[in-house]
Amino acid sequence: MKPVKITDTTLRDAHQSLWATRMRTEDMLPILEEIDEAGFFSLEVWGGATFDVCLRFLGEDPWERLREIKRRVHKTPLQMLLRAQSLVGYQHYPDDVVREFVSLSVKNGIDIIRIFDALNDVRNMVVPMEAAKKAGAHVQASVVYTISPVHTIEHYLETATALAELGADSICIKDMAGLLTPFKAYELVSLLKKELGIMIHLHSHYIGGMAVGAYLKAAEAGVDVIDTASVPLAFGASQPPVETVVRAFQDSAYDTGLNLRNLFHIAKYFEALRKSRGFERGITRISDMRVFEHQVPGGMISNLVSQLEEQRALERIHDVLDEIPKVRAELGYPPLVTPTSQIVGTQAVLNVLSGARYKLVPGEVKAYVRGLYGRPPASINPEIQKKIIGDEEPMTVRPADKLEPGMEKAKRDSSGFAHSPEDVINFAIFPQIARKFYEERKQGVLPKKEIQSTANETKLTKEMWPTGLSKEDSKMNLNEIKELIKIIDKTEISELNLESDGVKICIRKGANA
Ligand code: PYR
Repeated sequence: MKPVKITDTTLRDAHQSLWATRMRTEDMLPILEEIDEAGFFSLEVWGGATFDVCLRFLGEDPWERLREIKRRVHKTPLQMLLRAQSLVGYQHYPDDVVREFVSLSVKNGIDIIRIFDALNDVRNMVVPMEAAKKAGAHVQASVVYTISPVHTIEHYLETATALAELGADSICIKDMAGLLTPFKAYELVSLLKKELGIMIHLHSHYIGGMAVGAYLKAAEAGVDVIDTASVPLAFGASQPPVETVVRAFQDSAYDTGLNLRNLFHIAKYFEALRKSRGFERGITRISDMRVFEHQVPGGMISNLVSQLEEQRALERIHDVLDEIPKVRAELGYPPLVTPTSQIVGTQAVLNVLSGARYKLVPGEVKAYVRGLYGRPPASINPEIQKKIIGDEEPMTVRPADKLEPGMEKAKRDSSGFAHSPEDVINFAIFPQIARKFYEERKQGVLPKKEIQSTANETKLTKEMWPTGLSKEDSKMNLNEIKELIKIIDKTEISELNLESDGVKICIRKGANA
């Protein structure tokens, strides 16, 4: 017998993929003890977008959520997703901020830290891995899976070998767009098991329906752990349902040993919650079936759809999905996962809607081309690079080597309202959001009961115009700018730099420029 173990993602990736990350702590608490008894290898409950969404939209303290979960879960290790040097944000943070965040995560209850870098740039994983090891966590280092001429089986072996040498306790194959076919899964898992002899964890998304097959073949190849979600939060952009996978492995050497009756009891709870909150079940759309062409992770397609709906341009979705692989190739084939999915996706939307490719280039795309996220997997198309950053030389060192330490400054600047090390680190990562959160906490209006929309956050005010520039000075009219704000509003892009007839304009979320 070689039972396959299961990580439950319902409380993190599943609701991030299907419910815009809007599950609240109060939604989780009543079912935690039952989930703890179910026999999972681990529960992924924290990190990724949940942190940002807690602070920004739900008015919840993410650290309090973690502590509340830990109080109720005694048997099963708690797992989080960390975006390497970007932590739970969208840019690289200084090393001292990374170390403090990782140390606090473990102190507050995390046992397993899954770390990935969007570019598989191992340099960006060294400090978070060291910090996780030092804090006593299980260090799960990921190779992000994508398809491109440079993402060969050798690339994955080389990356995983480097991560194992850095002291990873396990390797995760992170297939965020459901692109791993069953036979590729067999090849990759067999190779990593044979060459590294390390615990292998396979993370996939349902999207076009490939994941269940991939899990079965991965089991034959010796995979140790796989990720699933409770059925009301499975399918579509999320993970495959645990109930199907458990049933599929029964009568085989890989039997998970999980009890289906218990799993359906848990599913009943989440189905009632889903209905009460008015969320849809995970479904596969035709555009999801085209995932091998555009490679867009399922959660991101729904973002693109709502961006385009806001522009009354939903009919352009297929143009955008056609544009994404072009932009991705021109930018050196980054895998599409936070933050590169937003970087490539927003550039593709702007290329399509503005009618001229790379006429409008968001700050994050410039930062990517400048090397501020690390080394792109392949060279960036020289013409596009020139269009974006002119003759500037991109950075070749590890991006965080260029960052000043951040903790002392964060402590100083938050001294008026931060009451704990967790408050300070929130401020170090998301200064504006954290400040607003503490003001609201002081006023006693948290947690928020209404789901907040980002649309309220961006208002075009006079102050948004760069000093000395009146709107008459620009050929780009106010309506056009308002439209652009709406486009960036639905993304994680915080700043859009553009030029209109020689006038440089910078549009930022939060009514500042
Ligand atoms: C995240 O970074 O939030 C993912 O789920 C990949």
